[in-house]
Amino acid sequence: MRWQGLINRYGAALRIAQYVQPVTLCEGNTPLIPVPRLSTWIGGGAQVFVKYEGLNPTGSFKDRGMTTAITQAVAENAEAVICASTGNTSASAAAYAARAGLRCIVLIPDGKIALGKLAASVAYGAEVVSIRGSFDDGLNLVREIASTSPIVLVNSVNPARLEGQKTAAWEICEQLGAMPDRLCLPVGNAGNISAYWMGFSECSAGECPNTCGCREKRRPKLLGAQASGSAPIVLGRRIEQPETRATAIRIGNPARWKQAEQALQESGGHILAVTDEEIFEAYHALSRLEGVFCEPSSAAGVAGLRKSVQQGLVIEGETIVCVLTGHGLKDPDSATADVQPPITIDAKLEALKKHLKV
Ligand code: AN7
Repeated sequence: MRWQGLINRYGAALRIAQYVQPVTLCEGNTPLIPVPRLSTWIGGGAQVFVKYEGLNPTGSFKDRGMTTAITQAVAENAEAVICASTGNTSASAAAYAARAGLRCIVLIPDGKIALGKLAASVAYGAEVVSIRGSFDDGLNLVREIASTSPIVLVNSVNPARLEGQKTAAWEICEQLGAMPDRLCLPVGNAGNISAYWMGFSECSAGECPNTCGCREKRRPKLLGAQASGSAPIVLGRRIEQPETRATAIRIGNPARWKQAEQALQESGGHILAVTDEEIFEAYHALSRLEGVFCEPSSAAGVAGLRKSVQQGLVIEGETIVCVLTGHGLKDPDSATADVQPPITIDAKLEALKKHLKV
């Protein structure tokens, strides 16, 4: 059977309008990849998997929330949608809005989004507005606009977003045949961690449509990771000028802050800050040890897990899933920043042999 996207798969289990044609790019159904060499690098003796969300249609997990948010917007007869974004939300909103024939306006922090995300938003025909300010400034602006004009806000404050994003938790349970013991992921605006917790909670309450035996009382412990220059939840205060090279999570005042804290507490998990250096170590380890290329922000969950183990967290025997939220190709500058450019040689066999020392 052809995979036809989340709404087709999960239908009535998603709290969105059921009476319109889904706006879909056949998102979801992403692979859960075992990463034994990375597990060794992390240490601690767990079995680690990565949920490769970069393989969604626009290259990030945002597509899960956008199929539902844009479908809901169509059901409400919207003509335009708007969001603030560190890049992935805007690319995803732009694609799904294009598919639905809606006007799409995106606000991005000037000079602080990865090239591939800007390219995608422009390619899909969104009206891109660059602001002299942060993501948080942008979110304040779009909330204001959406409350006073007939434009639908598609940031994760929109509940339809989480309805789509919670399906990643259901997929993981189905792919493992059980709940994982722990789920690690980056935290920015805190929509995704909230959505995963909703998904796992509904699984354990028997409310998800899977038949995979995940109706367990036990739910996974959550491990959230923020970049140390943008770690409001870890520090317990708003960050006015967040900084990190992991630009996707350069967010100082998460919209779903309280919900994320509650999820962390209910799960018995924890949230920690990782430095940009630690994020980039994990980013390189993923691609060099396992051939899995994600964007820097996505590696924060792996970095957070490794750091936690080094700080004494016991994970022996656990089954752990790290969510890789976005594809590495979105951010070519980060991939090439710390490496030497390739050496150019003459197109001659002798030159190649000399270069390869074979
Ligand atoms: C790759 O695109 O906020 O904690 O505007 O792009 O749910 O915000 C992106 C966030 C993690 C954090 N990884 O998720 C946006 C935006 C990647 C991301 C996050 C984002 P949330």
